Amino acid sequence: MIDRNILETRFKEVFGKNPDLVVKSPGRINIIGEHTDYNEGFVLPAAIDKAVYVAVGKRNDDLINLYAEDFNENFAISMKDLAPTAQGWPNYIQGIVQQIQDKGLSLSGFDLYIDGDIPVGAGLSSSAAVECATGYALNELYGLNLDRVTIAKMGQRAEHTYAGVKCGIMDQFASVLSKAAHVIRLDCRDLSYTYLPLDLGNHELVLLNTNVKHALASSAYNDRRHACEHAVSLLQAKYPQVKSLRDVSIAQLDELVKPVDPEAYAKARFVLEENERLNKACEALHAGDITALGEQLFLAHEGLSKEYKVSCAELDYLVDRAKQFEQVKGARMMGGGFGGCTINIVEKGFGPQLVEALSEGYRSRFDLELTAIFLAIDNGTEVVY
Ligand code: GAF
Repeated sequence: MIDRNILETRFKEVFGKNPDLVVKSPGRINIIGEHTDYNEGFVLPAAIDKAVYVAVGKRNDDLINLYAEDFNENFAISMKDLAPTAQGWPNYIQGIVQQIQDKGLSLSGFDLYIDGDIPVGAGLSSSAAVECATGYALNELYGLNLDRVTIAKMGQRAEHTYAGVKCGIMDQFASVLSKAAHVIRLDCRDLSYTYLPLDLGNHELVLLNTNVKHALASSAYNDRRHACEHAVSLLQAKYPQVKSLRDVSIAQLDELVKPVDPEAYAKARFVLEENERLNKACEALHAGDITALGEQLFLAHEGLSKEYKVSCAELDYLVDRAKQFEQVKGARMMGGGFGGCTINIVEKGFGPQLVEALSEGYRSRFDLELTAIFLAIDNGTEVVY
């Protein structure tokens, strides 16, 4: 939580006036359903009580004038000259402005200050939170009348066009539409969704942060998406009604993909199995069977590591070690992969002991600090003032 007075004071120091509006948009976790969103499958995310905050003020010219506290950097560009920049973070804001312009809606220039408490690079979707906070703030400030789902879609498009990551909709959807104490069961085909109470009984969620983000994660992510699309195109030759992996059976994959492209086969099969695991996880959650829920997380990790190949030595180590404790009911890597966090379902209060038990081995093996993130499930994007 970042104090409103701090945001206002810093905005004034940077831009010499008060902001018109402050909006917060949270990071997310995902219980299960990884790399399924861009395959029109299901996901089970929720917002966390760590967020990106943007303070915004209208300008009289067409300048977009930005400042990011985390990087201690500014960036300015005319609205007429929007273009991706190697600086990185301004792309999320520029991408949103581009989306608004593409809809034929008009904006004046603005000053925008960003701060937040989502650990960057932990796989908690701080970039989606920046996109959604910006989209929501500009929507409010200029009365654009965009609904929440549209803002989430704009965030996804911004990521595709300005950051070059062909992500699915999960992160932006969770950031904008989450509800405290619930997870969203989202059908990424038609964006229909239901809120399920996240009642873990005598258990709680703990994230273990590897503190690594391996290079080339974005291109490896796009490669996975491409492999899935390739599997679909192989199937379409015989089954033209197939639009995505959602329409496919394992028997069809065995018939047409396995003999031609074993790598794409393994990935496509993972996606089908992950959707199944999500269904089982929802049943277990509904029945209050935390052991059965956790089992699906362990299985998901196996698939993400061996079939989908988006894990890394640090993530595998943390899951393998966590599994050895009876107080840990489930653990897996979370998000896109290649670093970031594992999500663990542990007996209430066991988190600090788990971190202590794993820290030294982790440090001596990888020369890295292991950090824990304790969290609560929170609401989606909202106006702070
Ligand atoms: C990243 C992406 F942004 C999401 O769309 C999703 O595909 C996820 O990786 C993997 O499930 O967070």
